[in-house]
Formats: sequence, C-alpha cells, structure tokens
Amino acid sequence: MAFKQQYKNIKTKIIEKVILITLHRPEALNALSRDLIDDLNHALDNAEQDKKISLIVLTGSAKAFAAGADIKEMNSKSFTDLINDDFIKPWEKISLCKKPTIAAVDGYALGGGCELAMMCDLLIANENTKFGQPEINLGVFPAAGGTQRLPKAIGKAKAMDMILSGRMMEAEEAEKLGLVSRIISSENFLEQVLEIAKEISEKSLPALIMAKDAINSSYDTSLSQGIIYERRLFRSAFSLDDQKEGMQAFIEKRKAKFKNS
Ligand code: DAK
Repeated sequence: MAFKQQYKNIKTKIIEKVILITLHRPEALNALSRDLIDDLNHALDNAEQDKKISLIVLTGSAKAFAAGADIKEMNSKSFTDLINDDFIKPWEKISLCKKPTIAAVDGYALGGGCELAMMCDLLIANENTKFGQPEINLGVFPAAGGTQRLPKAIGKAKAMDMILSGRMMEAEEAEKLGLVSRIISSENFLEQVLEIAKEISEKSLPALIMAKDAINSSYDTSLSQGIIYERRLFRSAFSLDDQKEGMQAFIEKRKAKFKNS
C-alpha cells in the first residue's frame, strides 16, 4: 500500500518525519463526506505503516478545519440506514493511530469537525478558531464522541452549555478550559505547528507511542490500574536502544540521536 499521487478530498505532504494531511473540500467547508473520510483513512493507514513517518498533522483551511458531517449527504438517511451502516465508525480511525497526531485547527471546527479535532492528541488553534457542536440546531446532537470527549476535556457545565445551546466557543475560552493544547498566532500558523511537529517527531517514536498509550489508558481505567499499566510500559522503555541513547546523550551534554529502536 502507498500514498496516492493525488486524493480528491485531501492533500498530503511529507516533511522529514512528519506527514501533513490537509482536508480539501473548499466548496463545502471541508464537510466530512464519506469520500473525504475514505481518502483520510487511506492516508492514515499509510502514515501508520511508513517507517519514515513519526507524526501526523491534520489541518484544514483558514476558513474551516471542518464544518462537520456533510449535512447534504446525511439529511435523507433513515433510522434503518444508520443501523445497517454506521457511517461514523470510519471517522474514528485517527483516534486509533499509534503515532502521535496533531490537529492544527484554523477557522470553524464544528460538529464532526470539532469531534475529529478532539480525536487527535494535540489540538493547536489560533485566535480565529471557533469550536462548536451545533447539531442541536439540526434536530440531533453530537454522536462522533462529542457527548463523551467534550465533557472530559472542558467539564460537564461547559459541555452542556455548548451542546444544548449549540453556541460557538472562541479559541481563547477553549484553551482556558483545556480543549486546546496551545494557541499560536494565525500569522504563519501552519509553519509554527509544523515546527512543533518536527520537534516532537525527533523524539523516540516507541517512547512517544508508549507515552500516548499510557495517557489514553487513563480514560478507561481506575487510577491504580492506570499507574500499574504506566509502570509496566515504563519498564519496557528500558529495553530500547533509545533509552540508553537518551540518557547517555544527557550525560555527555549532547542532543540525543534516536533510532526508534
Ligand atoms: N455539510 C454540507 N455542506 C456544508 C456544511 C456541512 N456541514 N457546512 C457548510 N456547507 C456548505 C454550505 O452549504 C455552502 O454550500 P453552497 O450553499 O455554497 O453550495 C458552503 O459550504 C459554504 O457555507 P456557508 O455559505 O454556509 O458559509 P458561511 O460562511 O455563511 O457559514 C458556517 C459558515 C460554518 C457557519 C455554516 O456553513 C454552517 O453553519 N455550517 C454547518 C455547521 C454544522 O451544523 N455542523 C454540524 C454538522 S452535523 C453520527 C455522528 C456524528 C454526526 C452525524 C452522525 N452518527 C453516529 C450516525 C455529525 C453530525 C454533524 O457534524
């Protein structure tokens, strides 16, 4: 399997150890159509398998990261359609990636767009970013993890407010509440995100994967179980050449050269 030369609904670019995936359906503000998700998942599968890639950055345009599920594709579906074909299931692939993921969110991140961003490990926004779960205005409610991930990120009171009123939330408020990892200026936004991505991608990939795994396990386990899991993973890190290299480099006052092994 290899990346396609050209996708219809996304663009891909490999920059050293980072793959930049840009959602590209400008006519629909990157609404998450089935075809777009197929393209995205094809690229994600390749990124996961490609040993030269350590980190995935997902972005959209200055106007919209993504305006949600494609309402025009979804509006005529019936209950039976949804029971027979869970069209949202494939959206979850990015949340299952082993490699670190960064959502670089500019403009609107609404509905499924906000949910997709929340599935990433880091969520970086700028002062123009607007988050929202406006599904209530369509007579439905968030169902790609929004009712679960949003309260975990920002607390019940604020999640209820956003989901029941459908209001948008500015990046500044989202950052204060813990939805956003960092806000950086919209000037050269993507370049700045790629700098952060490069810095992370140069660390030991197995250590990144284990760290991410440990953090994610905290969602589903008790504190004591999570601490046991963390400790087991930590012990495993001592089987890596990268652990020896990282600690030796510190002692020798030089930058570590990780081999991802
Ligand atoms: N779907 C389809 N087309 C969309 C779209 C969307 N979500 N958002 C925008 N567009 C299209 C517009 O229809 C318009 O197309 P034309 O009319 O030019 O053909 C074009 O993009 C430009 O949009 P606007 O003209 O509206 O642009 P404005 O700047 O005036 O407004 C906006 C920007 C983002 C405020 C507005 O477009 C907007 O409110 N968009 C909809 C946002 C929204 O309601 N998002 C939630 C979608 S529902 C499920 C799980 C999850 C979900 C579904 C199922 N299951 C488990 C089964 C998720 C649901 C959602 O995400």
